[in-house]
Amino acid sequence: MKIQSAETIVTSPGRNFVTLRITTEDGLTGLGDATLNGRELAVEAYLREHVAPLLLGRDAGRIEDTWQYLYRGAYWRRGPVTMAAIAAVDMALWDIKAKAAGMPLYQLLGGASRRGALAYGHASGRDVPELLDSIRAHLDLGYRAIRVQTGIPGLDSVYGVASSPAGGGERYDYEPAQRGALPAEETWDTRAYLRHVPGVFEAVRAEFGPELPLLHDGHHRMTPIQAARLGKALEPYDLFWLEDATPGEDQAALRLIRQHTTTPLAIGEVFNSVHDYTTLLSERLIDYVRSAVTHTGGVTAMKKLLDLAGVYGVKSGMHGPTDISPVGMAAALHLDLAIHNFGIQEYMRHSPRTLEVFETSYTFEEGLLHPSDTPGLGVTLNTEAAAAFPYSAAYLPVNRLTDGTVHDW
Ligand code: CS2
Ligand code: MG
Repeated sequence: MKIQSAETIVTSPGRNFVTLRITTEDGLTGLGDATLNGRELAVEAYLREHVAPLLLGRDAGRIEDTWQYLYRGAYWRRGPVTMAAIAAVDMALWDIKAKAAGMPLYQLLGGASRRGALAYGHASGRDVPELLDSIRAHLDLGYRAIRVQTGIPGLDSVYGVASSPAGGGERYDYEPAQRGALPAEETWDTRAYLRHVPGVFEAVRAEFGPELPLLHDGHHRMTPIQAARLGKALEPYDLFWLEDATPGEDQAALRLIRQHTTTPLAIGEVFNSVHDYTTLLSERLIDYVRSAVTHTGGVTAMKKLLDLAGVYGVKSGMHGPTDISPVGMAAALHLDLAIHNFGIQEYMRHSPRTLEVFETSYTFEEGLLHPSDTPGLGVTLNTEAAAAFPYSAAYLPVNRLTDGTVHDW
């Protein structure tokens, strides 16, 4: 099974996606997701210029060897661009191997450990009534776990909060910022946020009762002591997790938060290597690993990372926003089904237009996702539909404090 071609496909059915398609001499194809939100073309060029030529003629079945060849062989290790490129190759090779075996990928990873993967959706509202409507709309869609994000009094717009009511047709995730040469800028005030959020969770629990798993994303905006305070203030509302409380690169910050609160902690969507987690895991400073298969070197690396997490009793909570393509999402679902230490899976749902380009076979029923039994990853790329949506620059917003200082998020 020699690799005959490795092509990159950039498409933008509402938002940008980078896909790698590997074809073998005997005609099998595999897909890999290489999407890095706002830096898409850097990964595309890395793959096209520096990786695709190395793949031609290699044995498609040698997945571990190819991973090590691209990781160790490049000398320059880690980083989001490199690891997204390696991830795409890895996913595509697993897709090919599973298709050759005539099995869904999860079978090659050890088979199913559960009926399906509990998924959480993103509810949000500019105020509490809008938020409660959005939670109801998500429950109607079948979700059994909900992320809760809210507008903050005094701030015009907050990333992660839809700018129109549920059912208004608009979702913040399709275009995090406006399309164009420059990112949008948002104003942030952490003290206003800390004053507001506990009351929001009180209102949500009062409306929906104690059972519904509720999650919250801090988008790296707090200092350790602010995060400790928020975690403590949210304890009465029994969160499933508090995500990205502090900037991700500071692993030691989690020590301080952990000393003050029993609210479970999740972090890692901006991480790209197991080495980003060593302190967090060995000192048991987190409860959930948030990495995406797409940004962490693919199925091979993610499986090793999650196995290590399992040693410390830490569970998975893989990143699944709409900037992970349906290919990356499918890769996550096969792992979700197979690993023992599964926690939860983020699932924002792609737009109908995205699903015209990426034809998926995964299912969502009674709150559980299943990757399906289609051989491989179970996703096909409609190249004609993809060609109809050319790349157009789009960026995540930049966050500034009220005095204009650039802030974490
Ligand atoms: C978010 C994402 O899904 C999440 O938890 O943090 O929306 C994230 O901001 C984007 O995926 C960044 O590309
Ligand atoms: Mg997040």
